[in-house]
Amino acid sequence: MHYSIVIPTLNERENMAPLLSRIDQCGLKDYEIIVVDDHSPDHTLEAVAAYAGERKDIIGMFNEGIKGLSPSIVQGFSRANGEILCCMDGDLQHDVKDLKGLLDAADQADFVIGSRYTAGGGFAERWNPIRVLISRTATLMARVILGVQASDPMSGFFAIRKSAFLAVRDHLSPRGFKIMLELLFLLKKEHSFRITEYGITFGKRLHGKSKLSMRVIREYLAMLIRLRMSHRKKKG
Ligand SMILES: Nc1nc2c(ncn2[C@@H]2O[C@H](COP(=O)(O)OP(=O)(O)OP(=O)(O)O)[C@@H](O)[C@H]2O)c(=O)[nH]1
Ligand SMILES: [Mg+2]
Repeated sequence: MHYSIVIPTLNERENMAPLLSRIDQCGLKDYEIIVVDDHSPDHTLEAVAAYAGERKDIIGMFNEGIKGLSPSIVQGFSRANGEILCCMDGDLQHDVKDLKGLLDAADQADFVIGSRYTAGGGFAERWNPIRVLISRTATLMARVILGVQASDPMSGFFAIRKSAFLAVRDHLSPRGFKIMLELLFLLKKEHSFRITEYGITFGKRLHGKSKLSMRVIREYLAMLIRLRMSHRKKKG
């Protein structure tokens, strides 16, 4: 197995069949798909099972650990058999058209950041100005507080070599939701990992609702501070 595509979900039932069939049709070879669901009230995994039938390369699993986005992704990555692990959203905002290019780039790197703000990247629709402001501010804060220079550490669409993930897994916080930024911060500290960016187009959610809330914003700020403090402690 070469690629493992991990999809965290919370109430994405209606998006599963369209997403899984697009992945199957995107020209990728030697891959598995792992959907990690947080016990969604809409029974998202039933839609996964209905699509997968007898197939063994599509796995639906529940996050049995601490609830949340990052823990779900960590569980999916830990279960994965692939050499290259990819994380993408379950609402089709991460365009499957970008998946093959991102994974090709991952064959030459340890970490590939899917970026909306680099060559080839962008947005399929205009974002409302408040959302743009939140996203830009979050990126700026990551730059200033953590020294992470990547153009888009918030996109959530990324690929990481399994060996790189295993090298830093034990240092990830058990909570949190911006795992991509956390991984980036930890890998950068080691200096030996090859990190690159790949332009992606951020699309429209197909069905369902966003989970971005004030709680998520508060947790993000807490995470920045915690990462920054942990870095200080190790230096001192
Ligand atoms: N397992 C799990 N998945 C989650 C959780 N929160 C969000 N997700 C999934 O993570 C992906 C990204 O969440 P979204 O709510 O789309 O966040 P977003 O794309 O930043 O926000 P929008 O642009 O408004 O959609 C989706 O597939 C969600 O279903 C969670 O707590 N647990
Ligand atoms: Mg979304």
